[in-house]
Amino acid sequence: MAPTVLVSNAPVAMRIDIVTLFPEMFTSFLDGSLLGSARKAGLIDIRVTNFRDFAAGAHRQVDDRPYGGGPGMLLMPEPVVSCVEAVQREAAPGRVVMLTPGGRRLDQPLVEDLACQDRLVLVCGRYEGFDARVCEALAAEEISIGDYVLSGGEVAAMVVVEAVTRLVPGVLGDEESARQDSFSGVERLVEGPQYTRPREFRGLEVPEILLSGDHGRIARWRHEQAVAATGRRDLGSPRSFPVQSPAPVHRSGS
Ligand code: 6GU
Repeated sequence: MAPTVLVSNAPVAMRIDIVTLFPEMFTSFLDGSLLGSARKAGLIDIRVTNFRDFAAGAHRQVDDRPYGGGPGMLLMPEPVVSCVEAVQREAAPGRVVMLTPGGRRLDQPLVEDLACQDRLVLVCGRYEGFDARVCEALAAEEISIGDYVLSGGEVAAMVVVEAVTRLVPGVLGDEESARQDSFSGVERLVEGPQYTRPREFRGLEVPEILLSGDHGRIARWRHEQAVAATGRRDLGSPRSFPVQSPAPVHRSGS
């Protein structure tokens, strides 16, 4: 019954490429404390490439109107496919993931699976999405971070990077904390309530059992709390909202 949370056979260094029209969105994210240190320590290698650099013509056009009509613009296949191909040639090719709202929903088992890879290439969409041939040409998989719409895949890519890299050995510094996280371990429970000092806060007391020093009872209590917390939040799954009338669209001036 050993939990398979931390990816024991993961390589020391993992490479992640991010392909986007907005590389500047990633600067403070990648330079921040946890990821910045892990990159400096050589645990992870993360590179950001702008696929506009692979667009043809003086205007470096990356989007165009959809065949058959419809609102907005689509990402043309050539710039993004050429960009991913160029990036893939830099090292042994990685698993290609396109961030799109219609993709497979990200969860901790998928995060653990991605964390086993030597290399990931994350492709961020914008506008109304990609020409459908991008996914085919790249043999990519599509991942979504939840049932709501973002204006682009960049924030979703950051979610994937953060969830995956914290499982790379050495990144967190404290392997035990990843093992005890919500959705980890064989039961995939969310964590129950936790407490720190003071023992009493505005009349709210820390549960007596946590002060008892009885580690067996504390472990059992925590497990019960985790089971209860998991049950409470699973009530609405897998889709937590009803499917009925079309969602309202608010646009000024229309
Ligand atoms: Cl990956 N992209 C966009 N544009 N919206 C999303 C998403 C991704 N995941 C949930 N919503």
